[in-house]
Amino acid sequence: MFCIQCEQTIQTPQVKGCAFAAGMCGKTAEVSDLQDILVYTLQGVSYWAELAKRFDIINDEINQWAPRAFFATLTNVNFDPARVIELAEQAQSYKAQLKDLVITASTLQAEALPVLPAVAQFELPLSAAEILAIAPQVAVNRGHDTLHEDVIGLRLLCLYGLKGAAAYLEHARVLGQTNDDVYAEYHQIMAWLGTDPTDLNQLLDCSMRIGLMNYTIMEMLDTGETTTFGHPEPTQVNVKPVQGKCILVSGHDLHDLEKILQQTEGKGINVYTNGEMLPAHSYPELKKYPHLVGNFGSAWQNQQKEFANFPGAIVMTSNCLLNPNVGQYADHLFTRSIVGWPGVEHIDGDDFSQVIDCALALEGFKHNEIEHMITIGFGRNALMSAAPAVIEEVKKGNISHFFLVGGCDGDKSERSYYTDFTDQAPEDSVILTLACGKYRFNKNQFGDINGIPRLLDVGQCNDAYSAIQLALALAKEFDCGINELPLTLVLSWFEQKAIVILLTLFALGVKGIYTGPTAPAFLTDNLLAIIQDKFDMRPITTVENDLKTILNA
Ligand code: FSO
Ligand code: SF4
Repeated sequence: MFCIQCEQTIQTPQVKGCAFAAGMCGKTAEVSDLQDILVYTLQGVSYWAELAKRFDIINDEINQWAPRAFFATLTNVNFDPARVIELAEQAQSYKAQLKDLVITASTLQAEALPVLPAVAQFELPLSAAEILAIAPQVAVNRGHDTLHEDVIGLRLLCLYGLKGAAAYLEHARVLGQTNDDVYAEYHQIMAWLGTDPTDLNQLLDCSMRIGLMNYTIMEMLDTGETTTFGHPEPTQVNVKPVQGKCILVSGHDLHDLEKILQQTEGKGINVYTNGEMLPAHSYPELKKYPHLVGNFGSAWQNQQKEFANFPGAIVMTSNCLLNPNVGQYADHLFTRSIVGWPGVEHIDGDDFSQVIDCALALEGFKHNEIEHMITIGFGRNALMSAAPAVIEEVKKGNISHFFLVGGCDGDKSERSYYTDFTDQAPEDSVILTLACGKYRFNKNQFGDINGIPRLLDVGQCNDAYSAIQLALALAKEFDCGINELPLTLVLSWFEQKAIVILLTLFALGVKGIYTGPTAPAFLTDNLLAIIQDKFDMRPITTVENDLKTILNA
């Protein structure tokens, strides 16, 4: 086993990366090895898909399936060896299908095929034991004993960034958004990474390509969400329980929440959002359901305690899933899509009757708690309509600075930095936030500046797209570049979605981003120095220090 893709990876003076019987997240060595084999097989699928395109062979089913399967290997998504093997077998079958088509087409057109790299020739063994035996050869850090560590680090930056982009591509697909050009680019990059590139400049360029591609994907996802559910609007959400039977929906997939709301109508079941599902309350086509009563809990790392206290059914639509056996709620937890945990009920298709039956059989909340309302819903449209008033306040000198404080949350105590930062940000500053990092401060009072709330919740991690649109609008109004705006991004990272958003921001030319709580372990000191030099990326230090630097700049 070797995995180093998330912020909680094992790091000791001797070892960097989860490399023992299990990772810090609970992923077993078996699942980790199977995921490496799945990734390698998917790189083979992409190789043949790219070659197929040269012969005008485009397979929509495979194009849409491949990023989805890659998503299954993201942190805190799928811990079930049987499901990972199934995906690898499906990948092998798609690869064989594409290969046959390409060979036939090349014979017919009398066009020779290029020399095939190992990744294109790889055949998945038949038995689970044989599959596991070849894992070391296809590990994500293959070649680490002979290659320079910077090469491995940049390969991993690209691979993990592409994985984040693949996750957003799958979220967009669920909402009917597909794009052949993006699939072609995804396959090109995935296939190229499968050929074990060693040129540092090419790898750096590739990471920027992934960032730009992800900008298009976030736009697709924004289109999918807003055309399906309308534009988010400022909305008050109760974060305290209401008496009655209940279902908790977590993860990022709004489509699943809608199906659950439709199927629970009139059944006396209250539906709650958790984690990254919170922004759902602000979409007109979701907030219209009166039984979408509120938000329960906080960010993913508190899940085992919070889910254990939830007296109803729980649905995990995407990341981040933790071991449900710790809090003993596995029997009323359900997984969806690419999420999996051995022994936990998985729901395929859009029939949630099992979840509903489970919720009805459980106790539900016995009492109403005193309401605590928070305001959310500052997506692209709401931000744009607030922009003239915001600009006015900036011109009058009533708003001095904008901060975007957000990203992925996690367990480390250093993450209190983000709470303290928002606490100590000047009274005349506006704080935008997004992703699960917001739970560190989104129940605090920030007040307003002449009617403009000081805390603006933009939405999920992918809604970074909305924040970028606001920054572009402000830059246009003040006739300057984004980097000249009184705007500072203070981001926290945990997993691969955050990595790709950072790549997107770099690729768009955003500089001076503060990141923490620690640097990704797969980046060497040398690579970090390159990134810091190229993009002026700054590791967080102390709130006092960083605020002083930012405000005196
Ligand atoms: Fe958080 Fe998990 Fe959205 Fe991430 S729930 S950590 S950035 O998966 O995806 O913000
Ligand atoms: Fe370790 Fe993170 Fe990989 Fe889990 S996802 S095995 S914690 S690096």
